[in-house]
Amino acid sequence: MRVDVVTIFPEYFSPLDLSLIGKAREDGLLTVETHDLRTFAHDRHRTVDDTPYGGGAGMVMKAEPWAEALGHVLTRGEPGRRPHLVVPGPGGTRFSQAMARELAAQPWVAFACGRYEGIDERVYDYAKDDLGLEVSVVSLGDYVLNGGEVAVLAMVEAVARLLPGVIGNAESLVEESHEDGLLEYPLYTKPRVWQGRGVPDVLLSGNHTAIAAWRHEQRLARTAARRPDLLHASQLVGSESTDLDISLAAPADLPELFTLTRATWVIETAPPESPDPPTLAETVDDLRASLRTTRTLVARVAGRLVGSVRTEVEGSDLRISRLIVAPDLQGRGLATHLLRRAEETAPVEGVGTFVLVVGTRSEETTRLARKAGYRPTPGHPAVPGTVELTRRRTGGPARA
Ligand code: JD8
Repeated sequence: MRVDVVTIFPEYFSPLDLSLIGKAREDGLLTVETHDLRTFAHDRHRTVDDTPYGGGAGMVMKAEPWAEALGHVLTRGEPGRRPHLVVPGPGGTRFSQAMARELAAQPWVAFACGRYEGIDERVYDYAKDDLGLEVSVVSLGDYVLNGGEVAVLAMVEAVARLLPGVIGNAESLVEESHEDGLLEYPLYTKPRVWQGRGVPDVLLSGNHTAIAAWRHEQRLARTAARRPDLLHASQLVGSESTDLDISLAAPADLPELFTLTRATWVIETAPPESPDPPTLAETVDDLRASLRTTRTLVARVAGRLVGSVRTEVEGSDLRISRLIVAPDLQGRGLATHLLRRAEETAPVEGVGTFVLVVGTRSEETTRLARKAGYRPTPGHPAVPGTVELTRRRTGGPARA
């Protein structure tokens, strides 16, 4: 992966020479190049800022040095390629583990670090329209920094550690537990008693079932205490949850299901020239007709429709499609839960294979399907713009 960073403070990025990231760079897994924005300012004082039109406090970064810097960055990667441009800003989309994963899948990411009050708005338009870059304004969190540098350091670290080979396999498996929406359990190491404080007995018991149960309890308790915002959603995961109601879709569900289907599509990252998916041409009447020919499940939390999935039996296959989750609730195991419930709609006999149909751009769904034991089906999909993944009915992974 290639990373370029444009900044007026290249020294800010010296930590990227250290530790795992430094090693990854030495190993050729990652290339990081910083570019001093002032190199592209040609007056005597190498000025990169000026007063804001319309007045107001502070200074604004000038467009010309930015345009030249971005032009220079474009000459640094493989010919014909273009970087995804990430611009940190307090008004951006919140950075998340899901975004780190998306960026880690890019061959080339460029970061533009603003300072002062920010960058002349026309630079964003120029990068999109004239340079053809995909531009994302991303915020590290809801607090105010002085510039984009610290945010870029954090993002580069979060992304780089996901690159194959940067962290050993065992560790990356541990990470998956961290991605299930609960906080981590507490850790202890030797000595067994320190400063009069012992280690919980269960951890010394050798009883691995009891240890796993205790750790799960700790994770729930900790999440409830520190991040209750996460707990409401992650509780959705348990089938014993009283909050989550999964039922067969009825005509009364149609308007909400229609809206959710579209909302889910819109947030999926689509390359600009790609054709619209069939779901966008679909009408409420089409959706109504599908209720008669398929089994559609809808998931509701406190009355709100938050997810859906469609199944139909075709020969010895159960075809599972249209697995969607409300954008604000994604990444919390709800889709996996819906997938399991969809599998359970299969008749007791006659179905030997689950076939999951996923939009080619639905990388998240493909990822969770793999975790649920699905593998890509060789050959052409029945529906263009989709990929099919299959799993034999027996021999799937144990339920968590
Ligand atoms: C980029 C300039 C400072 C922003 C006036 C002083 C990210 N989570 C985050 N908080 N703040 C930033 C951030 C702040 C930045 C710049 C990122 C460029 N500033 C300005 C506008 C209001 N202050 C950030 N990512």
